[in-house]
Amino acid sequence: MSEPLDSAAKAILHGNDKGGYTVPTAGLYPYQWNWDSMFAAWGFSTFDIPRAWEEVETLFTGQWPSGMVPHILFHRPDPGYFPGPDVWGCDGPVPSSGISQPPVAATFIRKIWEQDPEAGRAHIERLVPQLADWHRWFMAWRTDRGAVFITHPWEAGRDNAPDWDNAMARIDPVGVGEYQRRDTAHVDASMRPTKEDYDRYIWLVQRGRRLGWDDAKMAEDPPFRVADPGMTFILLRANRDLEALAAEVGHPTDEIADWTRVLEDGAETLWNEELGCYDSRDAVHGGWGESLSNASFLCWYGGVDRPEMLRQLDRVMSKARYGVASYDPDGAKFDSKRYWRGPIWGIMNTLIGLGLSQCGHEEQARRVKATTRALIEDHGFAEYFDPLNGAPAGGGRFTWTAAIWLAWAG
Ligand code: 9YW
Repeated sequence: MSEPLDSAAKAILHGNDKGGYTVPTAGLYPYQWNWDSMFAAWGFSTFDIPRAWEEVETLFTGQWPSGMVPHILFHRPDPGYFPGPDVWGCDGPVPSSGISQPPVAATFIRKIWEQDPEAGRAHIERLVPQLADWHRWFMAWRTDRGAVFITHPWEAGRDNAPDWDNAMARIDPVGVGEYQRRDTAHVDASMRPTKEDYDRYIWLVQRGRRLGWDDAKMAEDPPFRVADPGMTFILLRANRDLEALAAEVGHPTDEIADWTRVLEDGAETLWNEELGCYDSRDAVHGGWGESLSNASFLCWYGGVDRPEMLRQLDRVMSKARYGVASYDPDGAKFDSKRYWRGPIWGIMNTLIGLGLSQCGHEEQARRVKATTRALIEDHGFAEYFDPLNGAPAGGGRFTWTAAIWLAWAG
């Protein structure tokens, strides 16, 4: 605990609070992002539980009739971000993107509820059926052999991770047309995805729009489908938490318990024997992503323990000063500055640390937490950080970094 840093973190949450929802950071990301918002809620819950519930409830106002909860809700137009609502062309209850994001919600809802079960009861009674609808949507439209796949790199929340390189290279973004990026007006282009990446991101959005974001139509002849250890372990963990919440409010648990079993089996389809780690897998053409990433280390968070992964963790942590690099520092594609191709993300350290602790790996859990605390003490509340020297990168005054300081690292 550190008084000045606690106050600074709270000031960041307040500064990014738009009234009912929190933006990740002013300028670069001016809307409500799905998993950012759930970290924000957890951060708020350390000093203002009603505000935490408000954040969660606002996210679920955007849920589609299919059960999908979008990755961005465009509550109020803002020209500072591309692609905005006009490009996505979705017609859910709130203007939104047409894809989802890592479903950390059930896990943080449970954590918020546990802090004051009485005050939270009405919220979980309302939210449990909504969470079940969302998880059911994942099981129906986003699983391959029980592992969760993404249909767009943005869906994983790890935009330019090396995991997607092989599948992305198969896309020919023909006809994508001219567009103007906004991200590189806010931060240095060397820290962001490349133009080749963005052409494909936008091409995939244009395809979804053409198909009216209809799940069945989009599943025909899919151009991009990669099963992701991050999404799989996060949904697995969220599902365990949803089952506990469902039992609490008398909601049926059988279906939820079945999903957990399917996902547990699915996670094992992501074990890459040759690389000796959980890896992403092309669900259309087969083949590995060949990427040991920070998402591989979410196995413990999903409740899956493997001695090989502990050895990998020790090696990866010995290469970086502050926690777990987003891509293997010994890997050929490691880039210490470029977003999800090397930098450290405080939220990923947090999920990894929570998982390690839950599986009884206390020494490693302490190390991940201590290095994350030192990172923020030394380098502030940036979006992400260079793993070699901790240099802050991307956006500043970042909501989720402030939130994990308050709820976990600080
Ligand atoms: C984008 C907001 C989002 C995060 C993602 C991260 C990045 C860029 O920023 O996405 O344009 O959506 O990769 O995980 O939710 O912080």
